Amino acid sequence: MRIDDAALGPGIPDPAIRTTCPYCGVGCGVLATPDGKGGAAIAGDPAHPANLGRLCSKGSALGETLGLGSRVLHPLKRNAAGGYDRVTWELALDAVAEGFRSLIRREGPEAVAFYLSGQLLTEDYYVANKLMKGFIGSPHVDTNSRLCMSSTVAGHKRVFGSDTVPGNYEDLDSADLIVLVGSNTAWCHPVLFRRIQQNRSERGAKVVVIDPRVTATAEDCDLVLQLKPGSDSVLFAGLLVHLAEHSLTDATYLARHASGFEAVLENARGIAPDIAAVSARTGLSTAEIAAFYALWAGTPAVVTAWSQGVNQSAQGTDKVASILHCHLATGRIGRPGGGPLSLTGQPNAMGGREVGGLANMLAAHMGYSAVEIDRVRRFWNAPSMAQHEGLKAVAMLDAVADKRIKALWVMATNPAVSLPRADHVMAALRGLDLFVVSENVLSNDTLAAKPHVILPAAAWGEKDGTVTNSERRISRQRAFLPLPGEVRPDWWIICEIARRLGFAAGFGFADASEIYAEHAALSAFENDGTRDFDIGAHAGLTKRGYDALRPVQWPVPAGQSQGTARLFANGGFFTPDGRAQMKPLAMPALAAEPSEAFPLLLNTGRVRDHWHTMTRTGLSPRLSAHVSEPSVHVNPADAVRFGLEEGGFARIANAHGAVVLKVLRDEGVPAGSLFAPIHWSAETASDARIGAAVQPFCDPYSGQPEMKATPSSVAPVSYASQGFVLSREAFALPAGSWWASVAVEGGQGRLFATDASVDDLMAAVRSAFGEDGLTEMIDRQGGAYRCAVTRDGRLIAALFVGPSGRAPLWDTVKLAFADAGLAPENRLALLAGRRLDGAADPGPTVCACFGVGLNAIRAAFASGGAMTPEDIGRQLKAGTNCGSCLPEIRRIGAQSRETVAA
Ligand SMILES: Nc1nc2c(c(=O)[nH]1)N[C@H]1C(S)=C(S)[C@@H](COP(=O)(O)OP(=O)(O)OC[C@H]3O[C@@H](n4cnc5c(=O)[nH]c(N)nc54)[C@H](O)[C@@H]3O)O[C@H]1N2
Ligand SMILES: Nc1nc2c(c(=O)[nH]1)N[C@H]1C(S)=C(S)[C@@H](COP(=O)(O)OP(=O)(O)OC[C@H]3O[C@@H](n4cnc5c(=O)[nH]c(N)nc54)[C@H](O)[C@@H]3O)O[C@H]1N2
Ligand code: SF4
Ligand SMILES: [Mo]
Repeated sequence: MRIDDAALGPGIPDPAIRTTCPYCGVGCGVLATPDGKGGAAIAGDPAHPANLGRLCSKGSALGETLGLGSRVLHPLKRNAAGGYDRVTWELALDAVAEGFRSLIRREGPEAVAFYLSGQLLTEDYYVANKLMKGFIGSPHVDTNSRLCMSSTVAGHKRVFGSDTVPGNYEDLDSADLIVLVGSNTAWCHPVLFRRIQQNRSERGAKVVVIDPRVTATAEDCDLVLQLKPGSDSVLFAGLLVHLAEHSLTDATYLARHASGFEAVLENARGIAPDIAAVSARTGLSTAEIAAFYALWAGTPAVVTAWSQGVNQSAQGTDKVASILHCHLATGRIGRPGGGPLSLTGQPNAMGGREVGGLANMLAAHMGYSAVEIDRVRRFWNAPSMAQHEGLKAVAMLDAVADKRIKALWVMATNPAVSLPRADHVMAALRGLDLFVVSENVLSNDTLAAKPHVILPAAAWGEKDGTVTNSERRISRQRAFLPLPGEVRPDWWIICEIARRLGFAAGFGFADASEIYAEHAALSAFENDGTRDFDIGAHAGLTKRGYDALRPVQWPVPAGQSQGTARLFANGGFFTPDGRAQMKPLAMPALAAEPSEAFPLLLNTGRVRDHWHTMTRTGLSPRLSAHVSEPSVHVNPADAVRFGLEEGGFARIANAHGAVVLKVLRDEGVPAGSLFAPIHWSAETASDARIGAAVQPFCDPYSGQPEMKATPSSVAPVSYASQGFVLSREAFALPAGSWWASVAVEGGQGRLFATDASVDDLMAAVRSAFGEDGLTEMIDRQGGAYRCAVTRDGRLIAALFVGPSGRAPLWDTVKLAFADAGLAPENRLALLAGRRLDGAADPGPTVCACFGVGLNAIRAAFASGGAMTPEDIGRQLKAGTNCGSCLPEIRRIGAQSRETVAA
């Protein structure tokens, strides 16, 4: 398929296809140029308004994730022995349909559920939702967006009356103040972060970062507010009081477009009567608070943007509402340069909200009122409408555990890793009567819970449909690769099941464009301006029109040729009286306070170059080089208090589960907290599935779990030795070893720690590779051992282990391993740890795009030749492509200046 250039903007090289990045909610446009061999060259799309040609490190490395080695390519059915047989689609689909049919007949529709994902396309989501809520008649459809966006949805609905994002990214280009709340934008929305930084350096826009932890985002800002976990709503309630007391509210806007302001202000005064009270509850100094309030109050063009530090909390809905209140009170909403902006996580978090993928929504931003149920029933011609809200993710899995739900179909998410209390989830999944998973990969933790049927789904590059980014912009994802093996798009799989359940008439879609057109028609059905989500202009879209669809911001009602950049500047809320409805904050407490047994709050989140459970980014050596192993970040004072050594290991435990992680001292983590990444799973590490140690407590309104503050204990764990193994063939570490796997050029890497002796390791090496071509350095007394295995002049494995500290020479040997033709005479040099080209050990990668290591950047700063990140860019190229590493380069520069000064 070739898209008409004229329709889509400036010319692009001939075989390139315009699509969108499958990672974060920035929703960057991508130009993919297939190489004809299953791969593709990837570049940013200069014509896409979300990124204007930029990509971050993850987007730039998409080409490295297209391989088929880890893909599931055929339908698989579990056999009596617990293994899997390859079966035909007919057989797999019949088995799934028959399983659902018999359970529904026996137990009723509410015994079955779907668990979906913000990584599905809108069209996949639409048919899944329609099948369950309109035809099977069960309301139990929820999605991983429950863990991600649901507090924002609840906050928007509470205050605006609808789940509407008022502003857009362009606002960042005219805002004079950008406040980032609970968002590590530098790592999680890097392209937007660069846009923010550009506005800071070129126009002098101020940036404030509000996070209990000092992150890479805080490296480049004007004010860092390191508040106590969970206290954001107190800070914003205090801001509202400040605005009122300084007569800075917009009385005209409030009078015309909002109700409930007086009650909200009184409530805010109760929570945060003055700056001293805010200081006591947030832990911030009165000077910091005063500075923030003065800045916010005095800057009309202000964007307040937030992400998981706001959403994933027991008070998430309140936190969102407290931010919205301040914007409403000042009328700073829907105007260029001003407004609240929720940064969504997944590429199609918004699309899922639009179709009704959340258990408390029905469809097309409609809920479960009798009128809405009837309207959707008539539109769908649905035989069996769900009549009430369904179970939200955590409650859904509890219902699976106690067998109220007996059949579950999981699509495009890895709940055995990402849900709280992941061990409990794993056990619950194993107990299902019917467990179906639609997946891209052959192996992950959810698949380890042994679904009865595994359905091979099309992956990015193969699928066709639409996604909606954080600024309401609907963009096409377009296929640029053929469907490999027998994989099929998710929507096709769902429609085939619907057909087999007797619902052919409602699901006879020939392609994704027909589904989109129906979704658009539903959004406009009996709407007449009463519902925010209206894309009626696309209701009659043909396949050709769909293929040529340019990125557009909803609403786009019928008859409107352009999208809508902003909403609510002049009111027009989607409530009966057209006013926003401010309501007092409810102030739920932290889910759980620290205790003697569990004295530290475990905070969890993301690293720059990995995506979620690493099923894709874990395939890229470039991305795996930035943060290669799962660590727990600990404040140095806590490290001393709990006897944790840098480079050693720690066991983090609580009533829900435990993990063992590498210890990293981090001044940015406040005392009393721990921070651990979410990315590692049982698939990629021995003991690092952090979800196992996350509590299942949820915000009472949104049902979103508190994933940033689980009271936990921490204790040191020691191993006799640490090392790494690089291998082109399978290699089993001695039992009981701690390990984390790392994608490397040319094979598989594992960082490990073990109590096994040198002799045990030598035996393991011999059993895997034999003695031919084995060169060793053995130091039994010193507990050190190094070996290299060559075959036909090619290095096929290397194992280095030593008594303590960082895995020795990992970066050097990894480079040698990538060079397949290591000559036998160089083996000894390799074991001695010399780089074969004589250069120094590069150290861990900082710049993923150009593979520039920490040591090179340090050296450039230390020599005095480089003073700024720009100098580093000129000397080493680091930071000159995607720019995701600029905050780190700046920090390395600052550290080296401190070293010199000391
Ligand atoms: N590299 C990368 N980028 C991603 C993703 C990824 O996996 N990797 N995933 C995408 C997805 S789905 C999502 S949802 C987004 C998430 O994007 P972010 O929300 O930016 O990422 P997190 O690291 O989950 O959490 C953000 C911050 O919240 C802080 N925080 C914790 N508690 C509180 C609190 O009480 N108040 C405040 N103010 N802050 C708090 C944490 O310290 C953390 O730094 O990222 C998206 N982008
Ligand atoms: N402790 C803690 N837990 C968290 C979070 C946190 O901050 N802390 N964050 C939460 C958030 S915000 C999120 S969004 C979740 C993310 O958590 P998950 O959704 O569980 O993580 P992913 O690794 O993205 O899982 C996606 C799975 O779907 C597959 N897949 C990808 N694309 C497709 C497709 O098109 N079709 C099909 N059928 N399969 C596909 C992938 O191979 C992968 O196995 O984690 C949540 N869990
Ligand atoms: S910022 Fe990066 S991960 Fe997010 S959409 Fe853009 S390229 Fe993809
Ligand atoms: Mo997310």
